[in-house]
Amino acid sequence: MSYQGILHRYGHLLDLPAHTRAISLLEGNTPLVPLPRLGHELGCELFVKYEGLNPTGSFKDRGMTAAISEALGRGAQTVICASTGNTAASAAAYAARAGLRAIVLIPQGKVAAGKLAGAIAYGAEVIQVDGSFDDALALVVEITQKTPLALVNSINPYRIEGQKSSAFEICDDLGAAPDWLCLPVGNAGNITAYWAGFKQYQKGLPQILGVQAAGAAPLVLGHPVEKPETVATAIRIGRPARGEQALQAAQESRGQIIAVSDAEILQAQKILASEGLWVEPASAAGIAGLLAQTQSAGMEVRGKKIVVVCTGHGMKDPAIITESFTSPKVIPADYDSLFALVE
Ligand code: AN7
Repeated sequence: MSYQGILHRYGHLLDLPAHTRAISLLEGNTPLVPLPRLGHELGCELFVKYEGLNPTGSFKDRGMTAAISEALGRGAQTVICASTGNTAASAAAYAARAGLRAIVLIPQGKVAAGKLAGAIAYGAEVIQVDGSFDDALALVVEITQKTPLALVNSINPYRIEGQKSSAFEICDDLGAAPDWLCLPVGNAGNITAYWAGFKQYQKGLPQILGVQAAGAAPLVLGHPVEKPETVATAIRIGRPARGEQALQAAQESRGQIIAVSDAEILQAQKILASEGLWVEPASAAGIAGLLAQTQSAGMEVRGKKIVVVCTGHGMKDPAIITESFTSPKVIPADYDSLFALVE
C-alpha cells in the first residue's frame, strides 16, 4: 500500500478522540538528508530532517492533519489560528480539504510572502493584526473561549500529537534516536512534541538543543519579550505558549535552549544552501545553534549522530535572498555576449 499520511501510519500511537475523521494531504514521511560536508568538518554524523518537503512547505502539516481531523469529527465548522505564517498556510490547506471555514490572524507586514500567498490561495480569511503574533494569539484564545470557533494553534493538544510523528520517523530511519536533536523554537510546540514523541517511542532519547533568535529569546532571557524582532519572522515570538514545556524538554534531555544572532541564522542558511538545501531563515536556526555550540565548546559533537530539524522551505521567504543579492545580469540575446560572461 502506498503512503497515506501520518494518521494512517502512526495513528495508533497518537492520542486522538474516536470521533476523529482523517483529513490528510499525505504529510510526513520527510527525508533525513545527510550533510556530509559540514558533518565531516564537525567530525560528526549530521542529518537534516527536511520538513520543508511537507505538502504546504513546513512541519505544521503534521500537527494540522490531526487538529483539523479532530475538529471536523467533532462537528466544528470554522477553525481559527494566529500565525507567523506557516501555521496559517497549513490550517488554510487542511481546512479547505475538510470543507471547513478558516480564519487566520497574522501580525501586519511581518509574514513572509510565500506563507501569506499560501493562506490566501487555499482560501482562508486572512486578517492582519496591528500588533505582534503574541497579540494575535491572545485574541484567538479569547474568541475561542467565547464562541464555537475551533482553535488550531499548538495550544491544541492534537497538534502536539500529530507533530510527535517526526520523532517516530527519525527513530525508524536511524534505528534509534540520535545523540542530539537541534531545532528552532518559537511558540515551543514543536520542541514539546519531539520530546514527547521520543519518550513515547522508546528508541533512546536525544539531548535537545532548542534555538531562539536573539531578538526573540524569552526562554533564554527568562522573561517574555514585548517587542520581539528577528529576520527569522517565523520565530518572531515573545511569549511562547508552551515555554514551560520547552524548558522542561531541554532540562530533562540534558540539553539547552540558546539564542543565536540574525547574522548567524543567515550564515547557517547559506551553509545549508551550499549543500543543496534551501530553507527559510527560522529553519536554519538549528544549524546556527549547533555551530555556535561547537565553536564555543559548549557541546561535544565529535563522533556523535546529530539531527537538525529544518522546519520550513526556503521558497516561503524569497525576499530574504533577493533583497540581499544583486539582481542577475541581463544580456542581449546573442552568443558573443553570453560567451563574454562565461569564459
Ligand atoms: C519554519 O506559523 O509559530 O516552536 O504561527 O514556522 O513549534 O512554534 C511558526 C513557527 C520553527 C517554531 N520553524 O516552531 C506559526 C509559527 C518554522 C516555523 C517554528 C515555526 P514552534
